[in-house]
Amino acid sequence: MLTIHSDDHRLHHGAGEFYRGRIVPCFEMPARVEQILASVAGRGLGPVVAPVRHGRAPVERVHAADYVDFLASAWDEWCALGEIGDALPYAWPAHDLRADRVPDHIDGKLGFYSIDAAVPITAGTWAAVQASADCALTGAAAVLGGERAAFALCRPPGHHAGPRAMGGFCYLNNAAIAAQAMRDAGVVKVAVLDVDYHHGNGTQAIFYDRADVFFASLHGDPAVEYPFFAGFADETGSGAGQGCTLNLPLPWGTAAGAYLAALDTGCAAIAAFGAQALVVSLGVDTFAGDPISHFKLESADFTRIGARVAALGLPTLFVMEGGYAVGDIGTNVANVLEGFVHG
Ligand code: SP5
Ligand code: ZN
Repeated sequence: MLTIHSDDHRLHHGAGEFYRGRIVPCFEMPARVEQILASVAGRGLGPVVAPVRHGRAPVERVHAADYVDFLASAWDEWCALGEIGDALPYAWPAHDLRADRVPDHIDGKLGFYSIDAAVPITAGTWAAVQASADCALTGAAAVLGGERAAFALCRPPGHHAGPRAMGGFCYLNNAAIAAQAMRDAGVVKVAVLDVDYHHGNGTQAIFYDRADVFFASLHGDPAVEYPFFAGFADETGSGAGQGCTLNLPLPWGTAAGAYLAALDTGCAAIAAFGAQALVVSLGVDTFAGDPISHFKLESADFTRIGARVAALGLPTLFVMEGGYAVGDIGTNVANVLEGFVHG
C-alpha cells in the first residue's frame, strides 16, 4: 500500500494545551508521525512518497474561502501584536452572542473560526496544514488512479475541522477534502468511515445535508466525551442527506467485542448505501493505552479493524487522524493497514 507523507508536518508544533486546569505539552506532536513512518517502513507495507501540491481549489470545495484566508494569515496578524507565544483563541460567539459578523481583531477572529482552544497556530502551522491536505489529496488521486488502497499520513489531523472552524487539533478536514475530490472526479457515492475515538463533527457538518457522501462514526459517547456537542445517535442527516449520517456512540470502557460489533453495523450501512469508494478517518486513540481516551482496544484488535474494512471491497483511502500513545501508535496504525492488506 502506498503511503503519502511530508516532512512539513514538523513545521507545526504547538507548545501547550489546556488540560485539567493547567497548560501541558500538546498531545498532538510531531513524534506521532515519526513513529508511524518507522512502523510502516519496518513492516514493509510499501513505498512512501511525497504529496503533490494541489493548491486551494480542492480545499475550498469543503471550506469557506474566508476561513482559508484566516488560516493563511492568522500567524502574521498575531505577530503584528508583538506576541511571542502560539496564537490561541479565548472568546467564542456562543449562544446568544453575535456570530453574524467576523471580528477585525485577531483575538476575535481566532474565536470566531474555532470550536475550542486546542488549536495552536504557530509560524509553520499553515505550511504543515497545507501539506497535510495535500497528502490526503495525493492519496485520493492514487485511489482514483486504480490503487486498491492508500494511506495518507496526515498531520495535523482534520476530522474536527468544519466548513468554517478549526478545533480539536484540526485545521483543514483532510478526509472531507479527499472525499469531495473523489466526488469531483466522478465517483457517484462516497462513504467516510470515522474510527477515531472522537466524533468527527467537522466531517459530519460538511456532508450533513448531502445524499452523495455517507458518514459513519464510532466514537466515545459525546455525553461524556469531546466534542460534547455533536455525535449523538439522533443525528442522522438533514434534507436530502436524511439517513446518510450514522453515529454509533459507545461508552467509556468499550473493548474489542462491542467495538467490532458496532464496526460491523457501520460497514453494513456503508454497503447498503452503495458506496463506490471509501475514506477511513483513521484514529488509533481507541487504544487502551491512549492518554486522553477511554476505550480498551489492544494492539491486536487494530488488525481486525483493518480486515473488516477490507471486507467492504471498496477502493479505500486511509487518512490519519488521532492517536496519542506515541510509543504504540506506529504498531497500531501498521496493524490496521496490515489487517487490510492480509486479512
Ligand atoms: C484528532 C483528535 O483526536 N482530536 C482530539 C481532540 C481532543 N481534545 C480534547 C482533549 C481533552 C482531554 N481530556 C481527557 C480527560 C482524560 N482523563
Ligand atoms: Zn481523536
